[in-house]
Amino acid sequence: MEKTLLLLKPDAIARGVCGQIIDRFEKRGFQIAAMKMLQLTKEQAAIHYQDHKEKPFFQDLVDFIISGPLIAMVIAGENTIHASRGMMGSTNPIDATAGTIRGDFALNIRNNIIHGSDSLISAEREIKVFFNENEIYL
Ligand code: IDP
Ligand code: MG
Repeated sequence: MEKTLLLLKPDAIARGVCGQIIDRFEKRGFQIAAMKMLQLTKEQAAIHYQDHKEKPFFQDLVDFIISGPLIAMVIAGENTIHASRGMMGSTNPIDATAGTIRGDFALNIRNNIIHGSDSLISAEREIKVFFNENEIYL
């Protein structure tokens, strides 16, 4: 059983599309192992996005991810990281295929609706930023 961290970013909540996105993961066969709504502090956002701290868009990314509440989830299943990244589509929604989450719900590289961990190592690290072990039910 492989787990990954998903974030339904503040734009997903503002636009009221979280249910449709969660529905896609449930329909695909993933189980929800953990879920909470929260608004990140700047410090928590910097830890979550630590690999991007030298990028020119880092400040913009942090400002966006702390701009409102988000939904953090851990989902579990088979090949979860690879499959969920495929469901999300390309980072830049302009390049994302129709049928992917970003291809269907987003137009802007910053406001791109969803985060998903990109490797086993990042999934393990990122899950711990958001959840204690006793909050994960699988
Ligand atoms: P990912 O979310 O598809 O894994 P990353 O390269 O890890 O993409 O980038 C993290 C997040 O940073 C993206 O989801 C997006 O919100 C934001 N981002 C990436 N590139 C840019 C950019 O060029 N301008 C503004 N924001 C960006
Ligand atoms: Mg990434």
